[in-house]
Amino acid sequence: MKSTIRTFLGGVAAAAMLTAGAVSAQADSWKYAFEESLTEVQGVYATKFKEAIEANSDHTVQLFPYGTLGESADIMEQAQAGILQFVNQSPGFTGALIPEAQVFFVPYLLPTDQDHLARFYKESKAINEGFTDLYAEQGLELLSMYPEGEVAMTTKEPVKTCEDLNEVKFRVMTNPLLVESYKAFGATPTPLPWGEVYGGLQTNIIQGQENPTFFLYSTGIYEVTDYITYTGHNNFTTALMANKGFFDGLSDEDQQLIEEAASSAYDYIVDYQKGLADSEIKKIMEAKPEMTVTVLSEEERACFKEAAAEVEDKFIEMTGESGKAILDQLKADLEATEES
Ligand code: 6CS
Repeated sequence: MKSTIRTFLGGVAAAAMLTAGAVSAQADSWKYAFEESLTEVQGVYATKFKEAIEANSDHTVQLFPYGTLGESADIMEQAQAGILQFVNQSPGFTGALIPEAQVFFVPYLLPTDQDHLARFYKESKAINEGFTDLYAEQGLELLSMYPEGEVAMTTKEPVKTCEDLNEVKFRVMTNPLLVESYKAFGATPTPLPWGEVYGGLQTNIIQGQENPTFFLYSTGIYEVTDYITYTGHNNFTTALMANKGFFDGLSDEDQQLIEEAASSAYDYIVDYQKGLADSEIKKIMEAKPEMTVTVLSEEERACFKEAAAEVEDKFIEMTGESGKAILDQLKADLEATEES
């Protein structure tokens, strides 16, 4: 009798262990939302991430492009609440939640050289270590930051100097430092979610905005502005995050699977963007030959560069010691990755 009970209990324990094993090895379906369409940079990155997860595990990833679950702020809320497992949101929006993430909006901090940027995002201590706890405090596991290209201003009137931005209602993403930046450039900054930008330009509620070249073409923004100006003041940074509770609850194997998928998507997206700005500006010129494209000279950039110092001071004022530590580390990382 005793041995029967023992056998029975042993069987129950084994079944429980098997069930536990089956849970950690079970095929899960993960939801991943981002701020662009499937064929834009964030969508191409997300597709590569999904492919890597699905090729190396039984898990599946369901992708939700821009608009399917709302605006950028909406998908962040859903990720923090655990409705989504993954969210791609740019510091342009995350900066409202994590003030230190606004560091990416100190003008002329990031280089425009794509190879340098590719090394920087991958190796940066500020990104891979410094931001970890700051994102974790908001319930997020920061998996990767990657570049989307140099931003250009698109306006209805020519921009050669800061004075040309006087009285221009210039749309910016919703973070306070970007507002300060465009104030320092001489414009009237107008923070808006992406969905209001095309219509805002069409109806003249705003008269300018900034974004990387590929996005100016893919979203048709070139149709509602007449001047594209490269001031060299920034590169668009974006980030992939996971819900922290979800990520922490995964097996080591699944965490590694995710980190490797993010890393392979990173390598792919950096390579994918080589020559992208050139090909997309050509498409804009074909679609709208009367578009004026200007790359400002060093002299013409002077007032924007002067404004940068003011914005950097504002950043430190807003974020204190922790912001200063991130900024200093980021500058050191940029220097360390200057030469390969
Ligand atoms: O300006 C924006 O709001 C958008 N720009 C890009 C390049 N991606 C997504 C974001 O919503």
